[in-house]
Amino acid sequence: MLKLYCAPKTISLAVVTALNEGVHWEAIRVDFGEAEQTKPEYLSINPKGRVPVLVTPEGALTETGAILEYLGETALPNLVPVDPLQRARMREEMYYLGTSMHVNHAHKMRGYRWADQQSSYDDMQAKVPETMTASCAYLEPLIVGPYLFGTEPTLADFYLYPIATWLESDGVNVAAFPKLADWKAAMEARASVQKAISDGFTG
Ligand SMILES: N[C@@H](CCC(=O)N[C@@H](CS)C(=O)NCC(=O)O)C(=O)O
Repeated sequence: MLKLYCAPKTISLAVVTALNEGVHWEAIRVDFGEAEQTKPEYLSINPKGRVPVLVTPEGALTETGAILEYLGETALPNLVPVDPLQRARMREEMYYLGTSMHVNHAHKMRGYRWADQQSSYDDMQAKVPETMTASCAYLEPLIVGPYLFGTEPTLADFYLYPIATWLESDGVNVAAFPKLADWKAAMEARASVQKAISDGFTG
């Protein structure tokens, strides 16, 4: 059975919700309160000290986008468009989420990755509402509805979901993005997302 190292309120929720779409899997919760992700035992599983890690029969896999793509090629092909351009469009948004929007968010709590001075952290933190709002403004017109690319969700929808749960605490005025709000409601109507919420992965 697939196992996932994961923690509430993190990007690992993307994989939790995707797995809940139809895979038998087991959660191994990493206790961020105890900084378990920084301990040697966890670093032997993922030297990057991050979640998620998917443990497959052939070995451990890290990086949300790579894990989602693996699931799309194995257990969840329905979450991957058949048309090459549509598939690339899905990846276009997944790369954006991984390299830009998630990184924007990380500037709130993880400034020590990039700087050493408290004033730098304060500056980075103060910028988060602006950069996350800009990311929402980029996404809003792209949303076809009810899902990102239309009637069916793709891997990109699951990647976006955890990030969408961070917006209010990141200082985004979510009322300014009605398509994003409707999209989030559509995701939350899915049994997979409901299960993740009731299992405590959103907070
Ligand atoms: N690029 C990685 C980023 C993973 C990542 O940054 N995860 C965060 C949670 S959202 C984490 O584990 N942080 C732990 C830490 O910084 O100590 C991915 O998408 O999987």
